[in-house]
Amino acid sequence: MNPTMTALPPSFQWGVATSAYQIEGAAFEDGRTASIWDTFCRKPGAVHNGDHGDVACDHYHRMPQDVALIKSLGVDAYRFSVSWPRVQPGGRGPANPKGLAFYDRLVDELLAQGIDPWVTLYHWDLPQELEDAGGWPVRDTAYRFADYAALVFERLQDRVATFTTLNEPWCSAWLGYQVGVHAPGRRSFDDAIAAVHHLLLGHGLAMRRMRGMETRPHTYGITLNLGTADPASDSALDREAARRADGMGTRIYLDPLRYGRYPSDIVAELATPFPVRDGDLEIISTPFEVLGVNFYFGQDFAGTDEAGNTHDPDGNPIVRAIFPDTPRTAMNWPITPARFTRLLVRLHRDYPGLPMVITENGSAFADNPDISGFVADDARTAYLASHLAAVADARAQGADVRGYFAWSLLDNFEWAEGYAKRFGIVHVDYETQARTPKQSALWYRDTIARTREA
Ligand code: IFM
Repeated sequence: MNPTMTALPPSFQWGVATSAYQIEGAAFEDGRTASIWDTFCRKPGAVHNGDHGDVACDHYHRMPQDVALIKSLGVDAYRFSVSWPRVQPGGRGPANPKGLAFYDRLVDELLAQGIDPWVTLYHWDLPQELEDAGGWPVRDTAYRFADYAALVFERLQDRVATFTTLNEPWCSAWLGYQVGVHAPGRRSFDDAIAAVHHLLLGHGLAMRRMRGMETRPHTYGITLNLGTADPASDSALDREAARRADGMGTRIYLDPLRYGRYPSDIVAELATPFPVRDGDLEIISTPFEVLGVNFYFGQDFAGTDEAGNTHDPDGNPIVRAIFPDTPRTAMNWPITPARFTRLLVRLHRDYPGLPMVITENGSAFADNPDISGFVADDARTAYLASHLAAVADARAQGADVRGYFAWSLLDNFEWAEGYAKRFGIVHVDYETQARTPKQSALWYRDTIARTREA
């Protein structure tokens, strides 16, 4: 028997994940207003092929069938995100009844099928009006997020047990405000640093608001995208680069969340201070019950550029990511399951007492559907199997990992890559919106079933 199946206990929680903008479509229906992604997609050259989420997988109109599909996989839970501009158009003021009604129906449908709904409150779709008012670099956005969280919580808390605040704040801050390859497409280091702080503050404020309103206990959490940062060699320069990469990728999120402080080595080196006010770090470090871990790959880091320089023209030390020499996915991302194990064991060691759930893990490959739409995706199946085995290994080494959500249920809008990259375990024909479970979905279903029997 596959060692994964024996090593993961019957209590392990199995799920599939999606996010609102990537699958819902109905971008301007029932009162929804634009998010930063609707705007970004219209920017020439920003998104592959000029793709956008106007229709996406049309999940907004096909939700009951999609829930039936989820049910057919035998999972315990479904992780989805709520669209902020659907629920609170413009990002301020009262809830949009039609927007909330959609998530009401979704939750009811999931519960009727015996599937546990896992809510993510923010998966990157900031209302455009809030970006126009300054976006995440502006402190007020954190307070707006807490208000929005309260609207969703008030409506769903009676039926939803798990609320996670943010998905991958590193992407929102770094890719959105520093590198500019994600919405809103800004390129400012100062903005990115301010965004990190206000995202974390928004998380803490939202959690406090929700806890203050709860009529029964809930599980709260946040999802981070985390990797491993290894030095490319044993040189002092490369070790320093790996330390900096780990600091900017992992510790600037988890240290304030768990210990109420930003990492001192990073703070000492940053030209731009985090815009911390009195009391912020207490709010940010409000205890929570589950850390969502999204893992795709680990990297090595060098302290020199390809020409051997140690500093860039602005005088900043070089931190150059190098992909390990392994097979790659269609995203050109390296496949590094052993590093996944190492990450989970390290998180357990450095941030003890925090149960973890893998809220995303998966891979894009160039799929070739047969005439019936079926995809024999050996590579994606192997990726899933090796990463589940990595989770089992981490658990065997003591890491408290309680569940796993495959990314993604459906092929969907892969942000700057548009529809060109397919992460789904279910194939979507975007012409007809037909859904066809791939081999990986059938393997996942059978693996879950066998684990339960073990
Ligand atoms: O599709 C994304 C998801 O929205 C966030 N995590 C990474 C996935 C793959 O890039």
